[in-house]
Amino acid sequence: MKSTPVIKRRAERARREFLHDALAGLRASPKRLPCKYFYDKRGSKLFDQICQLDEYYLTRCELAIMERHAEEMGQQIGRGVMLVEYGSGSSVKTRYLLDGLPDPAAYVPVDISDEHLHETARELQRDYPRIEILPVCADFTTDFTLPVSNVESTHAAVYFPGSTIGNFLPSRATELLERITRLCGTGGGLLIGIDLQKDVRTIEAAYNDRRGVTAQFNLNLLRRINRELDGNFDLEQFAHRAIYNARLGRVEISLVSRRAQVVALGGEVFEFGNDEPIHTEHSHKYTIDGFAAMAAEAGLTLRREWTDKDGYFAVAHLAIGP
Ligand code: AVJ
Repeated sequence: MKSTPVIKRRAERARREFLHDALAGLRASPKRLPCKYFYDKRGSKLFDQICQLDEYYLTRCELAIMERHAEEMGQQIGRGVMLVEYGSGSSVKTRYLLDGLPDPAAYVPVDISDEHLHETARELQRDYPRIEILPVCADFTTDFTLPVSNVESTHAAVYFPGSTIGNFLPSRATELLERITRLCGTGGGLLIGIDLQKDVRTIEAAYNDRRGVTAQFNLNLLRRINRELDGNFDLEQFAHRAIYNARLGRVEISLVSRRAQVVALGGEVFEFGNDEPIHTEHSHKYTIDGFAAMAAEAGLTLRREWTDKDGYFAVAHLAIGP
């Protein structure tokens, strides 16, 4: 991509925000870093690798559900929809859904990564010439407006796959669901992928793969801080940790200091004790009932859900209103 003054200014602002968030997280006790910064180019590649791991059942299960039930989902969502996808990565699952939708009006992929977004949009437009593709570059955790389509839509529905909702604490997840309710309005809906609670071993294996890809993915956050923010984390001196907290229904992921050490960033020094963690990510696991109760608080009613043969993962359809 060309480096115009506008792009340079945007990159500089993103860098300042990253530095601000990293410093705030490292000053906090316990220390933490936001998981949204996992996904630079290398991090996105590592995540794609995670999705292909034997242990990482989530992607495999969700794809199987989509492959098997996309048509029913399409019927459930209904004709003339403007389908809005949150965090539309490379949209493999989306294709199943687009194939299953009866007469969709438009498809609106929403993503913060400009480049990725427009590339996928072009590919989809080529493969789906009869659906209007209207990419929106935005952060879906903030307010944004829907584009106007040429073909008038009868209603809007959000597609939020991948169990990405699991990264948000319940209070924040409810806020995000409220946002979806407001965005779609009456007649709207939500099709969402959620990872279900199951035995600890299966869950923990998914976040502690034998090949150590997840560890590399987690450590990439420190690598990125070193590269982009001129930090001096010694990657050898931090270990990946992922533990399932069954009481709170979430995997707690962190980077643990292998010894007492000092790290410099942005003119500040941060002391680490031996075994001290930096919390990097939560991955919440739900029961269908628990998720439905949370969604109800945000004005959404569970209409139907589909699961894989093992009951590991669910794709749920919810309608706005009672
Ligand atoms: C993209 C948030 C669904 O929580 O399973 C995978 C991210 N982190 N391995 C998840 C992740 C470590 C993933 N989500």
